[in-house]
Amino acid sequence: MLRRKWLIIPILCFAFALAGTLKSREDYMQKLPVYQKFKCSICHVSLEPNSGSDLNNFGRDFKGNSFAWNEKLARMDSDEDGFMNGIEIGDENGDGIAEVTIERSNPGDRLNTPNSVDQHTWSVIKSLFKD
Ligand SMILES: [Ca+2]
Ligand SMILES: [Ca+2]
Repeated sequence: MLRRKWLIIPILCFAFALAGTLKSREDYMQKLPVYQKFKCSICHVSLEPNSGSDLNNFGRDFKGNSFAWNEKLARMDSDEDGFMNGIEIGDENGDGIAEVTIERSNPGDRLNTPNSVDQHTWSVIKSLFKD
């Protein structure tokens, strides 16, 4: 019985730590004016990150900006795709008021730009040219 108690304590600590981490991520996302489409991948390389160690360039810039969304971060082009973070997120001047309801593109992915065609649209286009 005593062994079980010692096993339960680390499990509870891990669960509370995980819950705290997930809450932190949600708190960080809520500082962005829009995060509906790309969610975690705005700042992380993996789609389901389990730590802050896999930040992409935007995630590093966001962290370096004290997790604040503002004009400075909006004017940067973190992923170096030629589009400012503010254009990609949908808040060009970084005042926190989005001009869109969903991100135009991912500011942390240089292969994803406002000119990108999403997978669904691309599959529809390809299906039009099938025999
Ligand atoms: Ca960019
Ligand atoms: Ca991008």
